[in-house]
Amino acid sequence: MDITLVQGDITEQRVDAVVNAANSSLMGGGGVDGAVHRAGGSEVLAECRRIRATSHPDGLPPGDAVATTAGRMPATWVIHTVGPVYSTSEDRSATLASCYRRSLEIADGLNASSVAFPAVSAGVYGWPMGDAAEIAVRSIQESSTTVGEIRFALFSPDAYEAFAHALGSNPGPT
Ligand code: AR6
Repeated sequence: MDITLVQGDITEQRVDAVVNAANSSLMGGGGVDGAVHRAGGSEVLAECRRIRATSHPDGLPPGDAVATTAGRMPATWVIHTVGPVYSTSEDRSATLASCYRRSLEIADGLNASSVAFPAVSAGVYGWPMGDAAEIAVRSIQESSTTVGEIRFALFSPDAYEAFAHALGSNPGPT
Protein backbone atom coordinates (compact mmCIF):
# COMPACT_ATOMS: atom_id res chain seq x y z
CA MET A 1 0.00 0.00 0.00
CA ASP A 2 1.16 3.55 -0.81
CA ILE A 3 0.62 6.30 1.71
CA THR A 4 0.66 9.78 0.19
CA LEU A 5 0.19 13.30 1.55
CA VAL A 6 -1.46 16.31 -0.05
CA GLN A 7 -2.19 19.71 1.34
CA GLY A 8 -5.76 20.44 0.28
CA ASP A 9 -9.47 19.98 0.63
CA ILE A 10 -10.71 16.43 1.24
CA THR A 11 -13.86 17.09 -0.78
CA GLU A 12 -11.86 17.69 -3.96
CA GLN A 13 -9.91 14.44 -3.89
CA ARG A 14 -10.26 12.16 -6.90
CA VAL A 15 -10.24 8.87 -5.05
CA ASP A 16 -12.77 6.07 -4.69
CA ALA A 17 -13.68 7.05 -1.13
CA VAL A 18 -13.17 10.11 1.04
CA VAL A 19 -13.40 9.79 4.80
CA ASN A 20 -15.55 12.22 6.78
CA ALA A 21 -14.69 13.24 10.35
CA ALA A 22 -18.34 13.03 11.42
CA ASN A 23 -20.11 13.02 14.77
CA SER A 24 -22.33 10.26 16.18
CA SER A 25 -25.53 11.86 14.90
CA LEU A 26 -24.38 11.58 11.24
CA MET A 27 -26.44 14.71 10.63
CA GLY A 28 -23.56 17.00 9.66
CA GLY A 29 -21.57 19.65 11.50
CA GLY A 30 -18.60 21.97 11.01
CA GLY A 31 -15.06 21.33 9.72
CA VAL A 32 -14.66 18.38 7.37
CA ASP A 33 -18.23 17.27 8.08
CA GLY A 34 -19.69 20.59 6.98
CA ALA A 35 -17.51 20.65 3.86
CA VAL A 36 -18.43 17.06 2.92
CA HIS A 37 -22.17 17.68 3.22
CA ARG A 38 -21.91 20.99 1.34
CA ALA A 39 -19.88 19.53 -1.50
CA GLY A 40 -21.73 16.20 -1.64
CA GLY A 41 -25.22 17.69 -1.50
CA SER A 42 -28.47 16.42 -0.08
CA GLU A 43 -28.00 12.81 -1.22
CA VAL A 44 -25.29 12.35 1.40
CA LEU A 45 -27.56 13.51 4.23
CA ALA A 46 -30.46 11.45 2.88
CA GLU A 47 -28.33 8.28 3.08
CA CYS A 48 -27.13 9.23 6.56
CA ARG A 49 -30.76 9.55 7.63
CA ARG A 50 -31.50 6.10 6.21
CA ILE A 51 -28.57 4.64 8.16
CA ARG A 52 -29.88 6.26 11.36
CA ALA A 53 -33.38 4.95 10.67
CA THR A 54 -32.23 1.38 9.99
CA SER A 55 -28.91 0.04 11.28
CA HIS A 56 -27.90 2.83 13.72
CA PRO A 57 -30.92 4.26 15.56
CA ASP A 58 -28.71 5.39 18.46
CA GLY A 59 -26.06 6.94 16.22
CA LEU A 60 -22.61 5.80 15.15
CA PRO A 61 -20.27 5.20 18.11
CA PRO A 62 -16.76 6.71 18.17
CA GLY A 63 -14.28 4.40 16.42
CA ASP A 64 -16.83 2.98 13.98
CA ALA A 65 -17.50 3.81 10.30
CA VAL A 66 -20.28 3.57 7.69
CA ALA A 67 -20.43 4.40 3.96
CA THR A 68 -22.75 6.52 1.83
CA THR A 69 -22.65 7.92 -1.67
CA ALA A 70 -20.33 10.90 -2.21
CA GLY A 71 -23.11 12.72 -4.08
CA ARG A 72 -21.65 15.52 -6.20
CA MET A 73 -18.04 15.05 -5.06
CA PRO A 74 -15.52 13.48 -7.45
CA ALA A 75 -15.22 10.45 -5.14
CA THR A 76 -17.73 7.61 -5.32
CA TRP A 77 -18.24 7.06 -1.61
CA VAL A 78 -17.98 8.86 1.70
CA ILE A 79 -16.89 6.75 4.64
CA HIS A 80 -18.17 8.51 7.76
CA THR A 81 -16.19 7.82 10.89
CA VAL A 82 -16.56 9.32 14.37
CA GLY A 83 -13.35 10.24 16.14
CA PRO A 84 -13.02 10.43 19.91
CA VAL A 85 -12.99 13.82 21.61
CA TYR A 86 -9.47 14.38 22.98
CA SER A 87 -9.12 13.91 26.73
CA THR A 88 -6.19 14.66 29.01
CA SER A 89 -7.55 12.33 31.70
CA GLU A 90 -8.29 9.26 29.57
CA ASP A 91 -6.27 7.60 26.80
CA ARG A 92 -8.63 7.34 23.83
CA SER A 93 -5.98 6.56 21.23
CA ALA A 94 -7.34 3.03 20.65
CA THR A 95 -10.63 4.59 19.56
CA LEU A 96 -8.83 6.93 17.17
CA ALA A 97 -6.85 3.99 15.73
CA SER A 98 -10.15 2.14 15.32
CA CYS A 99 -11.49 4.98 13.11
CA TYR A 100 -8.74 4.29 10.57
CA ARG A 101 -9.00 0.50 10.86
CA ARG A 102 -12.81 0.39 10.53
CA SER A 103 -12.77 2.92 7.67
CA LEU A 104 -10.37 0.69 5.76
CA GLU A 105 -12.50 -2.39 6.48
CA ILE A 106 -15.47 -0.56 4.99
CA ALA A 107 -13.31 0.52 2.03
CA ASP A 108 -12.26 -3.11 1.49
CA GLY A 109 -15.93 -4.13 1.51
CA LEU A 110 -16.59 -1.56 -1.24
CA ASN A 111 -13.56 -2.75 -3.24
CA ALA A 112 -12.16 0.77 -3.12
CA SER A 113 -8.63 1.07 -4.40
CA SER A 114 -7.95 4.62 -3.19
CA VAL A 115 -9.07 6.35 0.00
CA ALA A 116 -8.41 9.88 1.30
CA PHE A 117 -8.42 10.63 5.01
CA PRO A 118 -8.47 13.93 6.90
CA ALA A 119 -6.78 14.29 10.29
CA VAL A 120 -9.65 12.72 12.23
CA SER A 121 -10.23 14.28 15.70
CA ALA A 122 -7.52 16.93 15.18
CA GLY A 123 -9.94 19.86 14.74
CA VAL A 124 -13.07 20.49 16.80
CA TYR A 125 -12.36 17.30 18.79
CA GLY A 126 -9.08 18.79 20.02
CA TRP A 127 -6.49 16.10 19.38
CA PRO A 128 -2.90 17.42 19.28
CA MET A 129 -1.87 17.20 15.62
CA GLY A 130 1.47 15.41 16.14
CA ASP A 131 -0.10 12.65 18.20
CA ALA A 132 -3.10 12.35 15.86
CA ALA A 133 -0.70 11.95 12.92
CA GLU A 134 1.34 9.21 14.67
CA ILE A 135 -1.79 7.22 15.50
CA ALA A 136 -3.17 7.65 11.97
CA VAL A 137 0.02 6.48 10.25
CA ARG A 138 0.58 3.58 12.63
CA SER A 139 -2.95 2.21 12.47
CA ILE A 140 -2.96 2.35 8.68
CA GLN A 141 0.41 0.61 8.44
CA GLU A 142 -0.80 -2.10 10.80
CA SER A 143 -3.99 -2.76 8.82
CA SER A 144 -4.23 -5.58 6.31
CA THR A 145 -6.30 -3.53 3.87
CA THR A 146 -6.45 -4.24 0.14
CA VAL A 147 -6.67 -0.47 -0.62
CA GLY A 148 -3.71 0.43 -2.84
CA GLU A 149 -3.47 4.19 -2.22
CA ILE A 150 -4.17 5.88 1.09
CA ARG A 151 -3.91 9.63 0.89
CA PHE A 152 -3.98 12.08 3.75
CA ALA A 153 -5.64 15.33 2.62
CA LEU A 154 -4.50 17.93 5.11
CA PHE A 155 -5.79 21.45 5.27
CA SER A 156 -2.94 23.34 6.89
CA PRO A 157 0.84 23.40 6.41
CA ASP A 158 1.18 22.42 10.10
CA ALA A 159 -0.95 19.33 9.62
CA TYR A 160 1.03 18.41 6.50
CA GLU A 161 4.30 18.76 8.43
CA ALA A 162 3.00 16.63 11.31
CA PHE A 163 1.96 13.83 8.95
CA ALA A 164 5.22 14.03 6.98
CA HIS A 165 7.10 13.67 10.25
CA ALA A 166 4.94 10.72 11.36
CA LEU A 167 5.48 8.98 8.02
CA GLY A 168 9.22 9.60 8.22
CA SER A 169 9.48 8.08 11.67
CA ASN A 170 7.18 5.13 10.83
CA PRO A 171 8.53 3.82 7.53
CA GLY A 172 6.26 0.75 7.79
CA PRO A 173 6.91 -2.84 6.75
CA THR A 174 9.83 -3.34 4.36
N1 AR6 B 1 -10.39 19.16 4.01
C1 AR6 B 1 -9.38 18.64 4.72
N2 AR6 B 1 -9.19 18.90 6.04
C2 AR6 B 1 -10.07 19.73 6.63
C3 AR6 B 1 -11.16 20.32 5.95
C4 AR6 B 1 -11.31 20.00 4.57
N3 AR6 B 1 -12.31 20.49 3.83
N4 AR6 B 1 -11.85 21.08 6.84
C5 AR6 B 1 -11.22 20.99 8.03
N5 AR6 B 1 -10.14 20.19 7.91
P1 AR6 B 1 -12.65 18.57 12.14
P2 AR6 B 1 -12.82 16.49 14.26
C6 AR6 B 1 -9.17 19.75 8.94
O1 AR6 B 1 -13.01 19.60 13.15
O2 AR6 B 1 -11.76 17.11 15.06
C7 AR6 B 1 -17.56 18.52 13.14
O3 AR6 B 1 -18.41 19.55 13.57
C8 AR6 B 1 -9.17 20.52 10.22
O4 AR6 B 1 -8.35 21.69 10.08
O5 AR6 B 1 -13.33 18.60 10.84
O6 AR6 B 1 -12.85 14.99 14.08
C9 AR6 B 1 -18.21 17.14 13.24
O7 AR6 B 1 -19.60 17.19 13.00
C10 AR6 B 1 -8.56 19.50 11.18
O8 AR6 B 1 -7.13 19.47 11.05
O9 AR6 B 1 -12.92 17.07 12.75
C11 AR6 B 1 -17.90 16.73 14.64
O10 AR6 B 1 -18.84 17.28 15.55
C12 AR6 B 1 -9.10 18.17 10.67
O11 AR6 B 1 -9.54 18.44 9.32
C13 AR6 B 1 -16.54 17.32 14.89
O12 AR6 B 1 -16.45 18.46 14.02
C14 AR6 B 1 -10.27 17.60 11.46
O13 AR6 B 1 -11.08 18.65 11.96
C15 AR6 B 1 -15.42 16.37 14.56
O14 AR6 B 1 -14.20 16.94 14.92
